[in-house]
Amino acid sequence: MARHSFFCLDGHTCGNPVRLVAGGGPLLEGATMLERRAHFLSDFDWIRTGLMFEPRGHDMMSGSILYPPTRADCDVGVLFIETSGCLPMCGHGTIGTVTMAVEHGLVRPKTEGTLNLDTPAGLVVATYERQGEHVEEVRLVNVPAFLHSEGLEVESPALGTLHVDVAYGGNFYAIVDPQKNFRDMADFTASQLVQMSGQLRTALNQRYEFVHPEKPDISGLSHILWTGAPTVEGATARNAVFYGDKAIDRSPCGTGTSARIAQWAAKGKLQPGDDFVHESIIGSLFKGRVEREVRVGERSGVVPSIAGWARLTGINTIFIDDRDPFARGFQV
Ligand code: PYC
Repeated sequence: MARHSFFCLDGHTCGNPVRLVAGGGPLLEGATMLERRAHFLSDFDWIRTGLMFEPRGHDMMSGSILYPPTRADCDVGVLFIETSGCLPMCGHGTIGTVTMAVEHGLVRPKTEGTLNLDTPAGLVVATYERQGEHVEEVRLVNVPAFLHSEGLEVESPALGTLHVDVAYGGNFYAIVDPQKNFRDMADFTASQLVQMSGQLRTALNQRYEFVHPEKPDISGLSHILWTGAPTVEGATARNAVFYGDKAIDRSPCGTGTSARIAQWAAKGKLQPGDDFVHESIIGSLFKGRVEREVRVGERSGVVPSIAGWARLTGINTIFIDDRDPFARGFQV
């Protein structure tokens, strides 16, 4: 019986939580971060559930653990921990992790202002603007994003027949654009979106297959992205992303924005160099951009970048006590 201690920096990126585990994470085996992620999920998932779920976390909780990189071209390895599992890539998590890690001297970049991140999804390059002790903004150049499929038909018990595009931006997203049975995310509350999303994700995964063409270990549709007209000045579009079992991202969602940029680029609505400013359900903004075109297996895709800000909210030493009946957390 032990009491395990985790030294955490708690913060949020544009409204969505980030719990950076700076001490107490387990040693992981694996030649890549994708292999280390598999080791973590098989042997140490209790750390994720203990730190993400109630009573130490909540439905929206999300975080990361830092590791030495597995690649020579990277400064640090990042494992993302979420209520849903360990995402291959998390955009808001990256912006929060880089902000807090730089502000607290947890990482030593080879080049000041740039951190090359070894993530399970691949290389992500983060550049940050620093003013004194504070990081004001982080821009991440994400892994290649692409449109996977268009107009997939799916039955929603609440809405009827829907047609969705599926795009990859570090995770697979079903994008629900305006159509006969859906006008705008603004017509629904967050809890209605959660309920409809879970049903839609199950139906899509039962009927279709989503596998990354170059990294077959990355598979399955994990997120639903509901779209809407922008309500904040400067925004190109609005969105609400469902993840885990109960969460709507409070940030504009970095991998979701990347997926949507890839969708728009594939439809000729964005060109390299174009900006795409995404608004979240609470009105916060990520500044997306098409960096360049790229091939992903047989498909055309784009390398997107996303900029946003994060703030530290506290320093938190969290205990997981083996005697605690809720040591591994719970969800209601
Ligand atoms: O920002 O990529 C993101 C993200 C994924 C799930 C929640 N946020």
